[in-house]
Amino acid sequence: MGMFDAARIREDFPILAQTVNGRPLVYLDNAATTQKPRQVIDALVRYYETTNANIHRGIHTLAQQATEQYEAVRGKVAAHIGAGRPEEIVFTRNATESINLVARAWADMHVGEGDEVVLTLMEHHSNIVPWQLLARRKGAVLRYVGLTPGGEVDLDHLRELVGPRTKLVSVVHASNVLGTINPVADIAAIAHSAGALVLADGAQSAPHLPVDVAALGVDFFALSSHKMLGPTGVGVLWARHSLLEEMDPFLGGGEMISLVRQEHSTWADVPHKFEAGTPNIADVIAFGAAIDYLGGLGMANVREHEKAITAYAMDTLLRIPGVSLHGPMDVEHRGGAVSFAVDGVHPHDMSTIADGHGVAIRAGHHCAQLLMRRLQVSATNRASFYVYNLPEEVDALVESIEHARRVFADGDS
Ligand code: 7TS
Repeated sequence: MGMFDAARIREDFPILAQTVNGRPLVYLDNAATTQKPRQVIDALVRYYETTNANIHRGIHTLAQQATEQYEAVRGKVAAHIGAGRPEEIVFTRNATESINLVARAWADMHVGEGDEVVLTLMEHHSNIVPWQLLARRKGAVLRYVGLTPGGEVDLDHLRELVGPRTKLVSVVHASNVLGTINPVADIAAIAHSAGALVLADGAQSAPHLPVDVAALGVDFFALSSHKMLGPTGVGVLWARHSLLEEMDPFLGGGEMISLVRQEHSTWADVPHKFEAGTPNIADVIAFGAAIDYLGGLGMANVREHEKAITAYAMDTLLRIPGVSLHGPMDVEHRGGAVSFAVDGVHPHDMSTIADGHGVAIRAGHHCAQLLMRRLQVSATNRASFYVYNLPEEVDALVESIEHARRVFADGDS
């Protein structure tokens, strides 16, 4: 793995030094949220100890410093995802809010009765429910692209579904359940040829691989800070500048206006038009430290490390009798979210036994109930990896699975 040293990286993460249930903590729930390096925690503390002030209004020194630090993070995010201009970065609360912003501020203007929004069967609920609400408001129709047996988006089906009524194709970039990395550039080309726009849900891609929104050819891109070493409470919506310009505001209030009169107001410039009220200043600034940290590691190196540990995990898990995997088998086509089934052991029991070994995995539907139905399961076990995970931690997971197999041996069918 070259210069990339996960064992060294771990030392930056205070939480990883603890024991859980008498065993060293093995944190394999990174698709839910990632742990935070000292650098991010320090940035939060430093902000509150030295800089705390409201932004974009005061002309006193602290207000100016806080404003500069907050605004500087737009540039860092823009560079991280290949956005052309910092003003194309809108701060939200999370990826969910970013998608809802598009569903309200863009789709309410452009999607009408009988118009279609195309989704896939592997979407997180945050990329389903906002479109259902839109469909209810506008009489629009949702269409779902099916999946191949290998757990990839069926592009032939997409080509069939996309047509003159399609206004938007909204797809997950990397699946939180199957790990699948979708060919977003190909999907965008298909959508654009029909005149539809494209949203990529990057909640599970921006943390794990180099992302370039220009190369992906998308129109909207959503992500969450907390899944990429940053604090909770910060999300990002990227959209092309011209789109942001034409869109209506999402929320109204202070900060997002230019002039307010009794009956109407005019809007502040992009991106402030979309950031009503006092934003999450401290967490945005600490998110900047997370992006610096990832930049220091290099996203290509992050991706290589994850491919290596995912390949090791898939190989090792498949050697256990009764264990099967969901999603693509080729690590070139997938990220580090590995869903698996253990014959005769319910995922909730599996994760309880794993927890007894200090191993944190997630069991459940992973906010992807349409996908669970497609897989014909009610839940999966999921291990998901990040920059600080080591092969020994995969071994600890394997030990806990073998333990669960012994406990449930009688119930095996
Ligand atoms: N999109 C994808 C693909 C996700 O995996 C998640 C969160 C979201 C959107 C929503 O992110 P949020 O920050 O707005 O909540 N996924 C998960 C998960 O897999 N386990 O917990 C949260």
